Amino acid sequence: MKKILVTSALPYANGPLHIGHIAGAYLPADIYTRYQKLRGRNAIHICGTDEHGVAITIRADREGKTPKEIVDFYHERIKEDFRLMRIEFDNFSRTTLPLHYETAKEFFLRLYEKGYISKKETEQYYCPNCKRFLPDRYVEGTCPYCGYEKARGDQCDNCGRWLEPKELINPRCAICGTTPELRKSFHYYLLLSKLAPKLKAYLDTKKSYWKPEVIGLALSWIREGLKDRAITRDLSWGVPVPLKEAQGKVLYVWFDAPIGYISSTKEWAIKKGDPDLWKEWWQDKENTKLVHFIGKDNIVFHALVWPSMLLGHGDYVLPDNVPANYYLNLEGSKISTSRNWAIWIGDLARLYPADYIRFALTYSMPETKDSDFTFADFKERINNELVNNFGNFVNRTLSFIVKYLKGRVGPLTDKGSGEDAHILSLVEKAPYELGNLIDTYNFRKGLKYIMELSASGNRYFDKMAPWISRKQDLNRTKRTLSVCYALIRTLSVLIEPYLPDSAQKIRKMIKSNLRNWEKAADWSIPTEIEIERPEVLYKKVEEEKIEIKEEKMDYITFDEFKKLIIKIGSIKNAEKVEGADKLLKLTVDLGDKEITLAAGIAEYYEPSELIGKQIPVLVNLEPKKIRGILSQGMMLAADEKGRPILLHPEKEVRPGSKVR
Ligand code: B3M
Ligand code: ZN
Repeated sequence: MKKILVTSALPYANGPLHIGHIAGAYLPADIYTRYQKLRGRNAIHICGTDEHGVAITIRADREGKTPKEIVDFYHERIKEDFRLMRIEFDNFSRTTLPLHYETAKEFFLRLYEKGYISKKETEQYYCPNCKRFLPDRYVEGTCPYCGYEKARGDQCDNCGRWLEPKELINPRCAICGTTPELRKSFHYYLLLSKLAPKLKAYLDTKKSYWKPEVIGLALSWIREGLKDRAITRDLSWGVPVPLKEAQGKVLYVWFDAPIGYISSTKEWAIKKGDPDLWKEWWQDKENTKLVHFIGKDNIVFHALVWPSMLLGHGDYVLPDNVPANYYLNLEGSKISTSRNWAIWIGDLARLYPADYIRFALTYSMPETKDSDFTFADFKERINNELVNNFGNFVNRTLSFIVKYLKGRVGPLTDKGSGEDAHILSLVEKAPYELGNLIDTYNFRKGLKYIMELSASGNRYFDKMAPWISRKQDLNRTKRTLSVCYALIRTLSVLIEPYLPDSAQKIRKMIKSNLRNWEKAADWSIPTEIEIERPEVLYKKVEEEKIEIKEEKMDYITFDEFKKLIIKIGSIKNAEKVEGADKLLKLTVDLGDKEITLAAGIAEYYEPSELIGKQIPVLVNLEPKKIRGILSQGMMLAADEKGRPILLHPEKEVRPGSKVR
C-alpha cells in the first residue's frame, strides 16, 4: 500500500479562519487523513502558514506593523483555530523558516539550471514618491474591461479578469496615490510554455478520475496555450532570489508557497529525529500518493503551475489528485473578509462543540458546487440528525442496557436471521462501503451513509420493541440490545474521521477500544461486557441565529491613527448627574492636569467603585457640553453586547502615561 502524503492549502497568515476555509480545504483533508490512519495506512497531513505576499505587506503597511509582526500573530491564531476545530496535522510549519528559504532557493536554482526559468527585461511601474518598483497589487486604477475604478494591477475584483498593471487606466500607486512611471526592470519567468507538453501528458493521466471542474479547467488552460509567468517581485518581504544579479528581488509568493509543502515535510522529518525521512515521501514516486486539498481559487496553481514546477525539477512525486472544493456561501451571500461577512471559527467554537460544527460543515460541504451555510440548516441538521438520530440511538440503547439488563450486554456469536441478520449484514459491509466513499472524496455522502446506518438502528430498535419483549422473553431482549451494541461499536469507528470527540466519548461509554477500520466489520461480541450509565452526547440547538455583524472595515492610515492622543487617567472623583440617570461626572487626573468627563456608565457602575481606578482616555477629542458638563475627552471601554466594561492597565501607571 502506498504512503499517503496529504497536504492542505497553506493559509495566508494575515487573518483568522472562517467556516469557508474549513469547509473548503481543511475539514475534507482532516477527515481523509484520519480515515487513512484508521485503515492502518501510512498517512501524514502536512500544512503550515503561507507568510509572504503583498496581502501581508499591504496589511502591515496599513497597520503600521512589520510583516513579521502580522505573520507571527496570525500563525498562532490560525493554529488555535485549527485546534478548536480538531483539525490535526503531522506538521504545521511556516514559510518564513530558514529551512523553507533553503528549499525554495534550491528549487529555483534547479529550474534555472535546467533552463525552465529565464530572465526577461520588463517595463515596470515605479513610484517616484515611494522610490520603489511597484508589484502588481501595489498599482491601482480603472479596469479597462468593466470601468471599475479600484481595480488592482493583478486582477479586477469587480469583473474577475486577470490584469497586467500596464492595462490599468489612470494607474496610481496603491500606497500614496502618486502616478507611477514605467521604468526598465527585469524579472524571472517560469517557462510554462516549455513545460506544457510534459504537463499535458501528466494531466491526460488524470482525466478519468479528477473532479471535472479541476481537470476541465487545467486542460482548457493548456488548450489556450500557457503563458510564461513572472515568478519574482520587487519586494523586500519574501524569499530572496538566489542570484547575485537579482538583489532586491524575491520569489513570487505563489512560487514559494507550494514548495512549503516540501519544507514542512522536511521539518516533520527533523522533529521525528530522521532528517532524511522526508525523501521517502517526496522522492519515492512509486510508493507515494500525493493529495492536495484546496479551495476552487487555488486550482490553477495546484493543477498547472505547481505540477509544472515539479515536472521541471524532476526529483519529486507529482500530485495524484487535487480534489478542490468549491465555495461555501453564508446565508446566500459570498463570504467576504473585507466586509466582515463571515462566521469566524474562533467565535463559532465558543458557542458550539467542534463536532457540531464539523457535522454541519460536512453536511453543507461544497464538494461538487458552491453551497450555502445558513443557521437554519445548522440548527435543523444538528437537532434532526445528530441529536434525534445518532445521539438518540446511542443513548436509548445504552440507557436500556443499564436500566433493564444491569448494564450487561453480549455475548453475540451467531448472526441469526431476519431483522438481526439484516442489521449485522449492514455492519459487515459498512467499513468497505464508507471507505470507498471517503477514498473517492465523497465526504458528504459518507456522513449521510453513517446517519442512514444509525437510522436503521433506530428502526430496528423500534421494530424489536425491547421495552415490550423484556417482560416476555429476556433472551430475545438481550439479543436485540447486543445487536444494537454491535452496531454502535462499529459506528464509533466509522464516525471518528468526522466527529473525533464523539467517537472517543462513545468508545469510553461502551468500554470499547476498537479503532481499526477493517475490524469494525466484525459484529461479534465474544464475551459479556458491562457498561455504566451513558452521558448524553448532544444537546439540541435552541438559539435562533448566530450573530453575524457585517461591518464595513473602513481602514485609517497610520498617520490618521497617530493623531489620536490616548492617556491613562486616575479617577479622583465620580458623581451622579441630576436628571441624567445614565451619566456620571468623572474628575480625572492626567498627571499635568485634571479634566472632567461625562461618561454613560451610571447604569453599570456606582461612583464609589470608580474612585482611584485608572482608565484610558482619548484626551484630544474636541471638548463638548453634555447635560451641563464640559466633557474634555472620552473614556475608552469595551462593549459587551451594549454593556460598557471598563479597561484598566494591568498594573498602576503614572497618571498621564501615553497609550500607543
Ligand atoms: N495561501 C491560500 C489562498 O489562496 C494560499 C494557498 C497556498 S497553498 C501552497 O487562500
Ligand atoms: Zn507611492
